[in-house]
Amino acid sequence: METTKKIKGGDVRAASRLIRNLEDRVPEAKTTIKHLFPLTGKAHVIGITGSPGAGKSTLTDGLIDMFRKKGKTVGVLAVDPTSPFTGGAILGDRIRMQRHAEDPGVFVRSLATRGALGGLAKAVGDAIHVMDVLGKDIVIVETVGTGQQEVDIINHSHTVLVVLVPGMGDEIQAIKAGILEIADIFVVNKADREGSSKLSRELMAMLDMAPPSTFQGGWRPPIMKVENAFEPVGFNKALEDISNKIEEHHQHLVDKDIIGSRMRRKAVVELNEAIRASILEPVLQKLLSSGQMEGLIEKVMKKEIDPYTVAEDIAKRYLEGCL
Ligand SMILES: Nc1nc2c(ncn2[C@@H]2O[C@H](COP(=O)(O)OP(=O)(O)O)[C@@H](O)[C@H]2O)c(=O)[nH]1
Ligand SMILES: [Mg+2]
Repeated sequence: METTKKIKGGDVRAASRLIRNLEDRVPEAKTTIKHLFPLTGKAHVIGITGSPGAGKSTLTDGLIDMFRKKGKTVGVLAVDPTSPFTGGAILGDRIRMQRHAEDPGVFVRSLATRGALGGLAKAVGDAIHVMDVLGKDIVIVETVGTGQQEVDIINHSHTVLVVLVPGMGDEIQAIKAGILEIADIFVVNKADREGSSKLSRELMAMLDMAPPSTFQGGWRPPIMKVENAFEPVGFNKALEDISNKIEEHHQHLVDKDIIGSRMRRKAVVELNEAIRASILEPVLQKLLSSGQMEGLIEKVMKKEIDPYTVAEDIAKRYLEGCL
């Protein structure tokens, strides 16, 4: 309860500690989240996804400035699933965002990936809650868009930006990864580079071909171009346009009364993750610690039994309380 009060009062150190505990899966952290949960739901959560090196952090950094200028407070969660072993994965991002360190209206945290089952998505969803209760108007979640887990993280967002760059295979990847389903705004970054017009054209064609039902409430994702992040005037103009679009999208969700369906999406993910954490993980843990897992692996390898039968048997034993 104490931590909840502190975070609600804007205590950054308590928030940092809680986020770290969430990452480390300290059991008390879950209890705190239970207390925080009813206080959540105020922040506008923006997901930014794209390939490594697409310019997500550069964009995030610029957007922080833009939202601050508009008088909003900003929380940033940088997730880097590409470096599971380094712990403090995103040192570069931290250094870059250091210049916001003095600003009490900005709170930046990096989350490293732990390989554990669903651990990443869970920690991110909860860390968003922490920033929300901390009073941040905007929470930006930067994540590398590669797998299902990242798509799940995006489900925590009201507005999703998909960042693409020419010449990185994004052209093909875009269509493959089904980004149309998740993107609310496309950002074509490094648009000074060759291939950028082609990329935009392909995106446009993809949007043209999509059935109208793809566009929730009639929102067709705009394609925003960022010419060159190192050319301040143009970059600021692009950032202003993008931040306006983000606000416009949020307003669209409110006006069309579809913000609820975004929240439903989030509830589905949170529930799935929570059930997984409460049932699947303890079961796997038990099987590992009791040594049963080894025997089962052996049997499956030797084809003495199939994994489905094993799973059904485990589920039955778990439900009967005799695992
Ligand atoms: N040429 C060019 N480089 C950029 C642009 N935006 C970012 N970069 C550079 O691309 C690299 C990766 O950017 P970063 O923001 O860290 O990408 P992230 O991995 O998606 O977060 C960095 O060296 C940036 O300086 C841009 O608009 N034009
Ligand atoms: Mg980054």
